[in-house]
Amino acid sequence: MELSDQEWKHVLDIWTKVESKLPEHGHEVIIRLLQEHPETQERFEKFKHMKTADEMKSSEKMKQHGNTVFTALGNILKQKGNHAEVLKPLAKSHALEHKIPVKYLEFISEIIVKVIAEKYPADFGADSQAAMRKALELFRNDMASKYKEFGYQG
Ligand code: ZNH
Repeated sequence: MELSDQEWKHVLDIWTKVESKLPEHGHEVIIRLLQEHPETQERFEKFKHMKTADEMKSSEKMKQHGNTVFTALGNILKQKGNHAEVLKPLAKSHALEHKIPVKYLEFISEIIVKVIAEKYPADFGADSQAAMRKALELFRNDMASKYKEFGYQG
């Protein structure tokens, strides 16, 4: 699977907007992930005790985690598919330490597209959305094959 130059441009153009509020958008994505898919909350030692969306919203730690995830994702997207080196440590920790099935990566991908579409409706049209979906699918596919190398079926 490959993205065209035009598709990568769509992805990186919208990411520039996302970066203007990276921790906030990352935070919102994490909250929505845990709210919409409660089973994912169990994976977080540091968040699994939280009971309400309000508690999550006021959590600086969760905002920090959102920032970490979105910073890593931005670094990956900027490789335009040549991300093997950046992906490897992430695949390793998510396979062996955090144990995050590919299904959960699908959940977060959908939420990322939804949140960006809500925040930047004028800049994230059908073509850009399709390009972002494709970039996230490439990310997941490559995570999945690294998972297998680490002996995790995902
Ligand atoms: Zn994750 C962590 C990224 C998804 C879960 N992460 C993390 C980090 C990073 C990330 C960078 C830090 C470092 C390491 O490796 O450890 N993620 C990321 C990205 C993505 C993700 C980029 C996509 C997009 N995750 C995810 C999901 C989940 C997770 C989906 C679930 C469900 N992570 C996680 C955990 C952790 C992490 C649990 C750990 C946290 C703490 O700190 O404790």
